[in-house]
Amino acid sequence: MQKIKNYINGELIAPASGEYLDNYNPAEGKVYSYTPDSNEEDVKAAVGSARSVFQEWSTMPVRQRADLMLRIADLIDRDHEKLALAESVDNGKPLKLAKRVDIPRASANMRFYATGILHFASESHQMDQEAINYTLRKPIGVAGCISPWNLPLYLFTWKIAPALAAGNTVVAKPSEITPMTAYLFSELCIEAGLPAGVLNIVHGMGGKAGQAIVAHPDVPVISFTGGTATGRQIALTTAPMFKKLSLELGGKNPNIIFADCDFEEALHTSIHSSFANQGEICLCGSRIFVEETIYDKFRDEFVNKVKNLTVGDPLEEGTKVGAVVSEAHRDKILSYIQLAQEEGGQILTGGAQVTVPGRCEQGHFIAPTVIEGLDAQCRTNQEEIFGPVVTLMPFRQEEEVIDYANSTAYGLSATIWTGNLKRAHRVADQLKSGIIWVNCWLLRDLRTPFGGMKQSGLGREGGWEAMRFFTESKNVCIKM
Ligand code: TXE
Repeated sequence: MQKIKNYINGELIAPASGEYLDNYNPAEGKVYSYTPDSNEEDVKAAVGSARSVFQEWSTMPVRQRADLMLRIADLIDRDHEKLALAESVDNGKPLKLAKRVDIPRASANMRFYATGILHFASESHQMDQEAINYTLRKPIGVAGCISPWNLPLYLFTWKIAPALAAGNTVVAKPSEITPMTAYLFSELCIEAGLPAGVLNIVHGMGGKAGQAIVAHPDVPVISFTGGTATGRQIALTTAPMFKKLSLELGGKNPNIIFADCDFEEALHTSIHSSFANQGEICLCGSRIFVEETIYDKFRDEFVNKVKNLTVGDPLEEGTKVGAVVSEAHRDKILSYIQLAQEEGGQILTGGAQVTVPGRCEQGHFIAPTVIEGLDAQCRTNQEEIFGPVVTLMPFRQEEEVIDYANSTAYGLSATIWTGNLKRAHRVADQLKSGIIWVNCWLLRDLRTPFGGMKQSGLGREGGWEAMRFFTESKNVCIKM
């Protein structure tokens, strides 16, 4: 079976300990490869390599940096099918989704920042005839980038691309649950001629390899995407070290549907925003609030459509809902479905694991689940489930639904469906979410700031925000 390797100092090498972790194919419930169980020693070697090449990389003409990143993007496009298959096998998501979203977006992330750095500018300020100030934005050093398992290559590149484009060198750790595409990506970096040490990928456990990156004194900036609990743990390590920190964390996103919406559009998109990637996208709308006058109609038609979603082999064309990412995550989701019933919820469809016959017999599948009859404050409506489970709730007044929407510890994204422009602006203004979609979902302009409020995150990624995060500014004031 394949043994994935770390990518350190431009070479694909075994972990220092020689130890490996089982890497599962969640659709089959079987080990299909091994992942390095890296430790502090591997991280030390990676940081040493990244430091040694920082001067060369940070002073390289931006056109040259950009060309190297664009060459990697070209290779991602060339290997699109191979990467999509690897993503689907590693994560359990439908192959069609990996082909349509994950891999094209990984390429787009590289291109966006490779070209963005060519136009990156800062500002100057003139003080009458007395002085002129100019602001320089310089790369910081070795950036630590840690990414989750739900959109593996998509979020891995979303982190490392701005760091590299801004002139930092990187030590990255993808999730140990879905390491494969980051490994294939490291092969593409070698083929593209990325100088050794510019990017280092250390595979392994969060509490070991991840923690070693976060705690390393020569890694002054950390960008993390993952669960809120882990984000809290990382902040405890980085704060006393005065490290720069960006946290993209969990969500419990409201999907608010007013009676004056485009009903068919709201219905169709809500299926997608509820169950895309098995609901394992932090931006999924897992709490659906429907204005009372159309609640019954929406509920019945929504449930009917959900019943017809095909849960199946992720490699088959017709599959809409693939495997959830692991046995442990499947059990976590099932425990929340159990909790929902204990809190008084009624399961309208789904609510149990599904056995997919054939090669996926041992896989981890859950039927897309819709629950109604819960209170806005119950745990099911307050805690992130991160699976194919949504709750439905009616509301009467705008103020009421805004209170419901804002009532959790999270504030990542929100969706509003209405035909009333003034209402759209008014409600968006009052929602405590970092990203708000009106009459659409997951429409992303990479130039816009991306991130959450409250316990959904700290800082912003995307566009210039990410470039500024990965640089430190200095202001020079010159007497005229
Ligand atoms: O997170 P974990 P998961 C959220 C999503 C859900 C979670 C799912 O909503 O809550 O992430 O991802 C490493 N020091 N988002 O379960 O466990 C770990 O090895 C250093 C929000 O993977 O936090 C993995 O590589 N690293 C997001 C990574 O952290 C540690 C979009 C994430 O693992 C560590 C996607 C430690 N102590 C998912 N412990 C958004 N808001 O955009 C673990 N890791």
